[in-house]
Amino acid sequence: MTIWNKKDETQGKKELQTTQSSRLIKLVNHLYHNVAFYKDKMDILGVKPSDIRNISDIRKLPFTTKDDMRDTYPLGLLAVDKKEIVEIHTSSGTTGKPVVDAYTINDIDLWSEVMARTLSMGDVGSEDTVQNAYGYGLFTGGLGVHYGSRRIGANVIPISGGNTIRQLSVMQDFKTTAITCTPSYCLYLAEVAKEQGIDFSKSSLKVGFFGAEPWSESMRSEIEEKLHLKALDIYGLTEIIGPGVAAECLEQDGLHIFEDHFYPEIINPETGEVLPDGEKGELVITTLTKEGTPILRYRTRDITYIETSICPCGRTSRRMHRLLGRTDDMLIIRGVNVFPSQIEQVLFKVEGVEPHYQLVVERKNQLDFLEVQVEINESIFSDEIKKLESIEKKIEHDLHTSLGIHTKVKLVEPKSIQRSEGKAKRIIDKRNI
Ligand code: DLL
Repeated sequence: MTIWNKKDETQGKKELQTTQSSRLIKLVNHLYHNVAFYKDKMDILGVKPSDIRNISDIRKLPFTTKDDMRDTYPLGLLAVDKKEIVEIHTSSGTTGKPVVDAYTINDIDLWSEVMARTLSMGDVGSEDTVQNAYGYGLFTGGLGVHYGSRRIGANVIPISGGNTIRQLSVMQDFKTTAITCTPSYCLYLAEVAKEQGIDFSKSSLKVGFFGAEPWSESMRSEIEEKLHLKALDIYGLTEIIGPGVAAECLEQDGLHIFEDHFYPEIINPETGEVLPDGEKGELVITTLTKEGTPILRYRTRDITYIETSICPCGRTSRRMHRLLGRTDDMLIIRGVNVFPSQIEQVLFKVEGVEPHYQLVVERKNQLDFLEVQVEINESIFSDEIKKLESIEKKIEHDLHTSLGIHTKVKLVEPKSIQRSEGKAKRIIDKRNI
């Protein structure tokens, strides 16, 4: 098993904390004197750069929120002269103004480094061919994987998202060994491959890096079974750098956070209180070494916890559990908190049900109703109505046992739920609240 940067990825806790402390002190000094937004925030809290003497002082610093990023759009958080910027990425901005990440040449170097570490987690090296089906463009997925592949000297195929038939022929012609795309798109690839009579047990694929959207352990098993590869989870976000914040190694037991560059904290989302490792809450990240748009204590809205066990792979960085949900995609159905991933876990255990689903929430007479629309496969679809009804009832029962709420389950025809080339849209909330 290869560790890309043995020195930094296996360093002891003390050494790491010393590095984190000096990086934080330097960052805070720079931000206070160069970014008006952070000076104002720190002044309001009455914190001076000299109050930050080591990494544990991070708690004294202000949070940055998504709204802050939108209010400062486009370049209000820039911490260097504009001429130092060599590349810009933004989020899609579907729910408001997009968030911006502006990179200096050193930031691109850092991104290449953390993505090289990521790909090495799956033992990808210079012998490998990486089929990069994350979208190229403003989205960070495409270029992030691209820079990492270049750094390790792999052969990267910049195919981008979509064009599924072509993806499959490229995969066979160039003997792709590693695939990178969203987990939902990967399952769509598997579906089309089956229609084309492609047998993955004979393919050259050995590993896939899936992320950018929520997925579950059951979805991992489904992908691994269908594509005959090891499916690894990769995490990141535009505000921080894109992919390359954390990634799973072949142990598949939590994502190693590259915490020498991205310092993680878990907080109680209601109170902002910092929680100890092992406790579930909102992930907050500080970029310790970024130059273009560094961020202090960014509230990701992603929910997870820090694993407390040591990983046998040899890397010493702390690991986060795969994401459990987002504070903003948590559905509150009649007062009960429900995450799409919990529903997914239940659905995938039912025979005949396909990994394609959508959640529709409505409010009727002041009451919330959740309809779970899920596809069934061809063989079940041709069964008699009675059988279909009994499957619906079974899923409703299992969802009730697992979530404590009543739902309406609707089995829908094979291939009727829209497929996505990028992030899948799972929730349709019609409540207008
Ligand atoms: O999705 C960056 C990325 C690209 C990550 C390729 C992994 C692979 P954004 O578009 O800014 O950036 O979306 C970030 O997506 O806050 C999470 O809610 C979600 N997300 C990212 N990775 C995962 C994952 C990219 N592995 C937002 N599991 C984040 C679950 C994920 N959700």
